Amino acid sequence: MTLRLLKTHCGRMDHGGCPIMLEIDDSGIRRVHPDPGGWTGKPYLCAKAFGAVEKLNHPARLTYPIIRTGKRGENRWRRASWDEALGLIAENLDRVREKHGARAVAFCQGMPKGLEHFVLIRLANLFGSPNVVAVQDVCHAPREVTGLHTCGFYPVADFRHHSEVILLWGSNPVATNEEGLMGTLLLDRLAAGTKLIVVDPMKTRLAKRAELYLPVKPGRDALLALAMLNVIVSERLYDEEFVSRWTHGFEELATHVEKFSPHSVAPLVGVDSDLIENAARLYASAKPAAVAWGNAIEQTPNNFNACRALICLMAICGNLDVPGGNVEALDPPVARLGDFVKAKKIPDKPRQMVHAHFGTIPRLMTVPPAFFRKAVCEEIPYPIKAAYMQCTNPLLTWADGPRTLEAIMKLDFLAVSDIYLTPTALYADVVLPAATQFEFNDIGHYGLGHGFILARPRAVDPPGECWPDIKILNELGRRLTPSEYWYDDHEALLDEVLKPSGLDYNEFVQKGILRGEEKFRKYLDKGFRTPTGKVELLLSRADELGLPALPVYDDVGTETEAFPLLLTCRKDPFYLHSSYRWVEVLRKHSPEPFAFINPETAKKYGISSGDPMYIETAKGSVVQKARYHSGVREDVVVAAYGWWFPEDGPEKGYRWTEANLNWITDCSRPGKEFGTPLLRGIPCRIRPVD
Ligand SMILES: Nc1nc2c(c(=O)[nH]1)N[C@H]1C(S)=C(S)[C@@H](COP(=O)(O)OP(=O)(O)OC[C@H]3O[C@@H](n4cnc5c(=O)[nH]c(N)nc54)[C@H](O)[C@@H]3O)O[C@H]1N2
Ligand SMILES: Nc1nc2c(c(=O)[nH]1)N[C@H]1C(S)=C(S)[C@@H](COP(=O)(O)OP(=O)(O)OC[C@H]3O[C@@H](n4cnc5c(=O)[nH]c(N)nc54)[C@H](O)[C@@H]3O)O[C@H]1N2
Ligand code: SF4
Ligand SMILES: [Mo]
Repeated sequence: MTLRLLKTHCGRMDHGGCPIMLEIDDSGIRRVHPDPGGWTGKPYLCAKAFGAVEKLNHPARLTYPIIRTGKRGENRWRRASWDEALGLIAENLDRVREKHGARAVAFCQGMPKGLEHFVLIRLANLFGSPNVVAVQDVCHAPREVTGLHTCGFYPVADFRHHSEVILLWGSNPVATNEEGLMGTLLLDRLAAGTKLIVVDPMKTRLAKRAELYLPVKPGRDALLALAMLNVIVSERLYDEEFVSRWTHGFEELATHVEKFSPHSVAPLVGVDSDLIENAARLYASAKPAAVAWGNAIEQTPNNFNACRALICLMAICGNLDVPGGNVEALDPPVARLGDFVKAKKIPDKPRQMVHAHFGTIPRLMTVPPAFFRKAVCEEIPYPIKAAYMQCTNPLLTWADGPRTLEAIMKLDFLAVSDIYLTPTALYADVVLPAATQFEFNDIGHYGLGHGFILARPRAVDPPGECWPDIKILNELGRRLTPSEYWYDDHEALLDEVLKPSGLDYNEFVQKGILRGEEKFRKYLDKGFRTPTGKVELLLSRADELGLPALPVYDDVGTETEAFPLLLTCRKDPFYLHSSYRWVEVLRKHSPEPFAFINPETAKKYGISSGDPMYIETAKGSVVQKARYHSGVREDVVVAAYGWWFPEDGPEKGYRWTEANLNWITDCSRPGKEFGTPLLRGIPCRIRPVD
């Protein structure tokens, strides 16, 4: 028996990135080891990485294409060849394009997993549809696009250099590795003496290590940031030189934040005013300091303002684009995203995309699910009739599950590519079996703005007839769009990305990682890429773009007598969104949907730890099990998200509505800029299940 070791990078279990080594023999991957020679320094491996291997060999995995024979959701299928399945998809997408125009076909993606995301956008552009639907409304677009408008780039926390202070705001990188914000690098910084401030309604493991912990009420982050700005301005703790030379609208901001004194804001945000003051002083007096801002601040309709306020904070304290601050990471020499996805094929895309009709923020390049469903269900602003979905399970991951089901049922045609027959796949017309991490050559972290890409070479063959998504898309591209943009061998797509680096894929694998040049204070040469060339504390084009010129706070969800608690969530450290509940090693760690509540709150409602309880919002109710956690605010429920029960089988629909948090989230009043629903800070109540 031959035994070999392969160096690669973990992926698809969270945002990935840990350097690992696979021990492989003739029967497949035997073990996963941390790679001591990898880019993050200290070797590290978490429990999820073992799940990554178990999932490859899972008996219930999809291994051949299937075509629906019964009603949608009835779980009656017949086996099909790839040729037939792809032929049927091409025929239907073509039919819709001819009858309703290319824009009536949507291409949907969940969390980007690798190169497949960008190949999907390329396919959409070449097909002629401006409608790539993605979860960016709740994930990254708010931070990235707000960054572009405010300072001309997406400011990411720099964990590679020393920071005096890291302000961890609604982010939990030790469980999530958020887009390359590696938890291990953060832990290294803390070990080297960096002080930590944590803003989170739940006292996480990291919060316990913090100098200052601010248990904010969920959804009130913009307000808290405004109060910190108030302190920094009134106590003149800002970087005067940077402010006078490089910011636009400081006077206006200073006057504006006078209203948000810590004292007046404290009861609304649920944090003592002296704690707000101390956090502002600690952050502002540290040089350099980084704001590691997470997903939590993006998941409310008020996300534009929360992101704006935090960029103002970074800017006036002189922490933008300095080592150990919030930096613009430069890409390595790889294909430019716009070139790779063939963006020029639809020149008037910004006007054509469904969401343009709703006056969303300029430069938002993917359609928020709220507006996709409006186009499907109400044909506003025009009908969408068919969808191709890859790497996504929207019945669990999009807010307002009932509305998602309505949209899916109304589609003329739905194709899904996944590794498992998920609740969403159950409603498809055609389901394609995808190969996954370790089963094909892939590139990680391309296009994510963190300044590096990682090699993820094939370790084993996929089971049965599974194909990588990039191969599926290459073949669909050849059937539906001009063939000159596609290849006989889909792997040429990888070489196309790498071409400017002068490396082919194998040479890239030898290196493992490609990084962009490390360069700071780039604004000194050419200014900031904004209309004024400065950081726009006050947006100079606010009126023209229909945006608030200064960060404001809109109340989006307040406790009421009927719904006295605030509902929020976080990522489960052992799962990726709704994925992998069927993988036993992971299920052992996180066996059931647990909602974290303070024991005092639980007692008030007669709920013991471990008891099932109803969580109710104005939209409806779900059942999750109570888990006591004394570090959760007494007015908050931190629910589990993404839960269904694969063990119950597709015949019963895996009981996918029962514990599914997004069954009771609402999407009827999405935020104006990004079409974002309220996911953090929803008024709710709880009661025991009899
Ligand atoms: N209430 C609430 N809702 C949320 C969030 C929240 O915090 N709270 N978070 C939001 C965020 S940040 C995001 S990014 C979205 C995520 O939303 P989704 O991306 O829809 O999340 P997943 O449940 O991970 O769905 C991914 C699907 O891809 C499949 N899959 C895994 N590997 C592969 C592969 O290699 N190829 C293919 N074709 N399929 C594969 C999995 O089986 C799974 O069904 O959810 C958002 N929704
Ligand atoms: N294990 C695991 N890792 C993942 C994922 C996963 O599903 N599972 N998903 C991946 C994806 S797509 C993303 S976008 C990233 C997200 O990664 P993170 O940004 O780390 O996201 P979350 O875990 O959603 O939220 C972080 C913290 O916000 C807190 N929080 C909840 N509500 C609020 C609030 O209103 N305000 C504040 N300030 N804090 C709040 C939570 O308690 C949690 O500790 O993770 C990626 N990595
Ligand atoms: S932390 Fe994430 S990337 Fe690292 S080993 Fe665990 S699952 Fe993989
Ligand atoms: Mo995400």
